[in-house]
Amino acid sequence: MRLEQTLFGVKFQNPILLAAGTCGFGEELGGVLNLGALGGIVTKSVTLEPRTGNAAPRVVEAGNAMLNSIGLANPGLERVVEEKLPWMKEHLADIRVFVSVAGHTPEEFWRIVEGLEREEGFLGYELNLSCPNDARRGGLPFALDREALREVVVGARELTQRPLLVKLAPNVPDVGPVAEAAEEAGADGITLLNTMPGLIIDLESKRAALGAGSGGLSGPALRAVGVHAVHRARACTTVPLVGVGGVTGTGDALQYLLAGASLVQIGTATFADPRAAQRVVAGIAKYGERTGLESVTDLIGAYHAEGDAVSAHGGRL
Ligand code: RRO
Repeated sequence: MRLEQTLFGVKFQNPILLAAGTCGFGEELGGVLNLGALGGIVTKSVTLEPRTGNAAPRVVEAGNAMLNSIGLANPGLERVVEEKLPWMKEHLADIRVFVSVAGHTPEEFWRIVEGLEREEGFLGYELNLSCPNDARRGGLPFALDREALREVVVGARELTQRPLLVKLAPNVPDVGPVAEAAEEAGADGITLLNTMPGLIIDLESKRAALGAGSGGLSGPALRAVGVHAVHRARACTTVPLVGVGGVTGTGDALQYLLAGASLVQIGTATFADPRAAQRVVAGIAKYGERTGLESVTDLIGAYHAEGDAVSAHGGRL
């Protein structure tokens, strides 16, 4: 089965990417897995200024999931341009790199895009409008407020011809219309989903298990939520979708493809098994051989949704 596909005008050698916040800027994981065997990576979210991040502990296990409040720890725009992009240009030329962008205001997003636009070493942007651990100035997170989302995306669209992904949040009544708003505003693709807001309380101290209090839940417990979100977004939009949430094995990635995602990101699984993404690429190839498919694109959106009550009532399949 052919794993490659052309999206956003460029070739992806396979549909598996590492998710934002789980692979740094590539260099951090270069020694433990072969990044060149993947479809691509999404960097840690970049902010205008460097951020040291939140108080420890920043990550705790939560049953079949993980709760984090990293607090956007990153070197900031200037050092990303000076140190991270040159490394990515040299070492990740064969895979597709998206720089994740985050900010408190629309202007911060736009200034980061402006600051990166003339640089090399990456393909496009993933606008992180859905970080559960970093409030938008003066309101709900961008991905929970369609007007705010629209403003950021329209402004970014005016600044770049590069592929522009928009990353949405799980905690909305229906992600379909939010995805639709992102497409209308100019997004080339939509990433579904970021982590789900959550809280774990330590019984001894009666304090939060995380240093920062609440955090974002990720891992296998989120997979069905992510697959459903991709299915809803597929019914409401036409741009390529990127599925993320709870992928640990081949079958999980296949579910995202069947629901309508063209690309699938692996995040939390990498912490337990740094080679999880490579394993899933190999597993998809094996599945293709076994089932006699010609191309991975034959899988995308092949979910039989006819009997799905939500599709029947809410969607536009
Ligand atoms: O850095 C974080 O705390 C963080 C971010 Br930016 C995000 O988008 N999602 C998340 O779960 N954590």
